[in-house]
Amino acid sequence: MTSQYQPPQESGSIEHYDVIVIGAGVSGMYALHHFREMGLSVRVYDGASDVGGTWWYNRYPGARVDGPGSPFYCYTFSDELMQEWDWEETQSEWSAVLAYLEHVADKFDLRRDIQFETWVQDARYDESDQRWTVETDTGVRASAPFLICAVGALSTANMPDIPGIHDFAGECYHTGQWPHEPVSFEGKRVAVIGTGSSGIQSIPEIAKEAAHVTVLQRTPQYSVPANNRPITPEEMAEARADFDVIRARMRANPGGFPFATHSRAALDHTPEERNALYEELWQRGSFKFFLDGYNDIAVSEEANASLADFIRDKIRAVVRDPETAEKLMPDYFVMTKRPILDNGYFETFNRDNVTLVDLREDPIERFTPTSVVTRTGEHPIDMLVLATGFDAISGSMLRLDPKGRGGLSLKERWQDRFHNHLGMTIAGFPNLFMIHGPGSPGVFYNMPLGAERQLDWIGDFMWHLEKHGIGAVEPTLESEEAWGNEVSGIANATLFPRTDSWWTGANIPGKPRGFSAYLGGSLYYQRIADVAAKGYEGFAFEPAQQTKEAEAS
Ligand code: NA7
Repeated sequence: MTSQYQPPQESGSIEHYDVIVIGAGVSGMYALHHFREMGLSVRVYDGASDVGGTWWYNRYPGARVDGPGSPFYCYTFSDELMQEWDWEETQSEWSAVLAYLEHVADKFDLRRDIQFETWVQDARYDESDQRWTVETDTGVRASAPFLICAVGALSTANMPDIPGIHDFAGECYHTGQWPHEPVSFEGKRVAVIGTGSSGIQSIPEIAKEAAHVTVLQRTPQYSVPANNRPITPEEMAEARADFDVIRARMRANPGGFPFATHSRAALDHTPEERNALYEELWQRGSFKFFLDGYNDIAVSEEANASLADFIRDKIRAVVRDPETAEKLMPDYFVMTKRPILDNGYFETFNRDNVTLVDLREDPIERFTPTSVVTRTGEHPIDMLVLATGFDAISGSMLRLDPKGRGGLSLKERWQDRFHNHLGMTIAGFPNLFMIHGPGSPGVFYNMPLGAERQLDWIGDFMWHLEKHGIGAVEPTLESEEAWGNEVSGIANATLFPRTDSWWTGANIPGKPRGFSAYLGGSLYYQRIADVAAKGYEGFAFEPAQQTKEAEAS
């Protein structure tokens, strides 16, 4: 295996590359491979000590792929990779995904161009040079005409601001920054704040070991059995047999998976027919519960209610204490927060060592060094687990806060709305490209495939710029406005924006509200292909510096 550490760089010097990539997760890794294949010099920076991004950080107990899952949550660019990698379970554990990504790093010799344990503190565009310069916390400075922000849609932890939380003297861990050393819950009283995917995955695992678990729940959730199971050799063989066909099906599917889509509507069926289908899908479990049902759940209140009622009944049937069951009843439109897959979450509330606190009626007032105090009393604890999620989608870009033309900061530019064009580019920030940023399908799409498709498009764009002697490109304000309206127009035709979620920015106080993702599915890739076919319509171009100088002389 290649070393995961790079040789030390000379402090204070400036290094020059064709492309700088920030982030060595799923997107940054493909960015490096792709641009290197194009013959460009590439440097990647990441604060972690190895590849994996989100999967490097999120190693809390129970962390698994909680989308449609393996074997199709993977890169598609290499047939050989597909042929040689065996996925073992349908909902791969974090360590299995990380093992895959480490294998990819080895196979394509990625680590030699990645500088780990190096945090990019500043990224600044120099208009006279048409280059970006990044400054890192290790003292390394680097410059390149292109800056790829593969900073992750779920990477910036949301740390709740609760009185006294910093005084808590016990162990405290955020699920998205889980320690690499083993964490023992044995004999401990553990409080978990948060019941999103991370809380719902980790709570059953923690409860198996801890003396007591206090679940501090703000919003009750719909969750569906993951029904994780081994992938059979036959299934693996089938997935590989004709990967060209599978890949084509993945690309044609709205979510990037090789599944058939359904055109049936819940309202065309009787309540009995609906419940029979829901029951069948429930028994099968997995994300297909959401995908193989009806196509009007996300757009019709009535259709949505039929599915919500079904899941609420399932929760009532599992949770023995009726009072606890009532506290666990979700009341938002199902699927309008990130759908959750669990491994025995509701069953966990039948254990003697688990207590549920409904923060809506019994809010947290403060922490003391040894307890969490809610309105109705004090809960002594030894450990606090923050499963409080992320400043999602736009948060990592805001944390980077690049400075564009005239030193304009992204925070200023994005004060009221996450202005962007095609979910990848921002006016005033020439030659900067975001992967899985706001305005792209991002978390609504198979993320490795989505990254490949965006980066392939960006690579083609770079060729185009080179061929036409263009040194700087950015979208026009008009195209940003139109794209923003297209993204919100699609979202507003659904129930999604009507629920507070990290998709709308509602989980972060003060964040501009707005549905961040492009919900049009594979239409997105058609849209960006059309833009390219029309000579990159909607962008403003500036000749390359050398061309400008030649013209002036
Ligand atoms: P999520 O889905 O954002 O869940 C965070 C949870 O934490 C959610 O239940 C929040 O309640 C709760 N939360 C956040 N802040 C607070 C405060 N201050 N007080 C009480 N409760 C709070 O993050 P996850 O990490 O679970 O999942 C993110 C994605 O990672 C997931 O979609 C997977 O793809 C992987 P709320 O619902 O906002 O009321």
